[in-house]
Amino acid sequence: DLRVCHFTTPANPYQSVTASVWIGDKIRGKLPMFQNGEFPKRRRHSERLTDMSLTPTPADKFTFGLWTVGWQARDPFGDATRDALDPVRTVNELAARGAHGVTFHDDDLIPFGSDDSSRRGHIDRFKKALAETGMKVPMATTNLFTHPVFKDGAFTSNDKDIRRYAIRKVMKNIELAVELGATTYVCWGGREGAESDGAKDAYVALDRFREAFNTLGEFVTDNGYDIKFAIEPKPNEPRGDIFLPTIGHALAFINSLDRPELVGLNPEVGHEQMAGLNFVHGIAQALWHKKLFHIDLNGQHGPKFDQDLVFGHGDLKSAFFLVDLLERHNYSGPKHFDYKPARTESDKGVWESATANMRTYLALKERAAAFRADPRVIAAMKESNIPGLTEPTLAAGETWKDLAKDSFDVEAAGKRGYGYEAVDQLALEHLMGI
Ligand code: GLT
Ligand code: MN
Ligand code: MN
Repeated sequence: DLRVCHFTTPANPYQSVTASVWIGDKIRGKLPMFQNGEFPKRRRHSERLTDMSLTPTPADKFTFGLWTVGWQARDPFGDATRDALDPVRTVNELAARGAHGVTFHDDDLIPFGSDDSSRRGHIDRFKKALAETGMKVPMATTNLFTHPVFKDGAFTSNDKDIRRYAIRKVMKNIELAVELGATTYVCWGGREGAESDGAKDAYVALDRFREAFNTLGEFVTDNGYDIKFAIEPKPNEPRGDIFLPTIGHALAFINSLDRPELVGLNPEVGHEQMAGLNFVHGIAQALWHKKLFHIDLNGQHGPKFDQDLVFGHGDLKSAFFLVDLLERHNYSGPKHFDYKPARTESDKGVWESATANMRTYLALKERAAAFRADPRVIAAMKESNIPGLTEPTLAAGETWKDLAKDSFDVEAAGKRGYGYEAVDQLALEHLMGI
């Protein structure tokens, strides 16, 4: 006759929610228990994650741009420190490490200026590597930033012929993206901007930006292509200031398009953090608007040049809450790493860093799940009234008239402590594995 009669939520959030276990008429013990009455699986808090659970598989949907591991580490101050990577080798190396797929700019795969027959050659050997490994191409994009023709922008160049050429370059690569099975087309406008506000009319530039997306929307619709666009915001670099600098700017812009349903976002961790913004909040809003079509994961240390570090190698706590958010909202798109292996690394370091991105994501996924399932966390959150936010402010059927009648002890409510420090510390302790 074993009965669990009641559980208690202790005032101290470091204590577990407990269930009293009664046998007959005596309390025989106490067990940690969830608010919903289930018992957690016993797992020591400090338990090390096993290599098994940190080993990526294609089901995890990790993808990498060819330009990421393929970065030769040329920077404004120094020459390349690594040899060029053959895209076929990249496909094979990433497949061997458990990735799901690769992404590319037109020029990553087919050197700029290739004639039609060499273009086909590059595509065919790439397709063969994909077929042999089972690797996918869920996304593709256009290089509208390397060639000097784009030095003053592509879709927002002051020169109409350059704008027309840029749209043609995108259309040509969308055809290849569709041939390879991609369903997302990223648009990062790295050169769309200015160094001087006198050089470009930032108001009119938005007209041209909109025109480009409307034209491309018509192009994919007329051709019946199953592909959507994902705008990637960035505040600056390589331009002094870039148009559509943040998630918020891009979301508002999308609503001005002829076919807003075809356009969403590809936010990058470092880009929002360069602007001093909270990436977790930005992603929450993108999800809320159903516009998180794709994501670029990497690391960054606050507002400075674009570091493109390995995921988690910047603001680790933000990365923890990001993974927590993506997993709780069942984000099902690719987890795309857009990082640059540090210039100090040789070929060996390139592949080690590729694996590091995926291991860190998987580790954070486990840590975040353990955090959410920890009875101490559930109790601390309850104590802090965090679940209170899910309750609508007006009850069903109520109007402002009901709300106007309320009486409320403002002073008492103002005196209340929320206890968020306890929740935050629990998050940190989970993250540190204590
Ligand atoms: C470039 C940029 C990235 C973008 C890529 C897509 S190109 O490397 O720094 O953030 O995602 O065009
Ligand atoms: Mn970047
Ligand atoms: Mn990116």
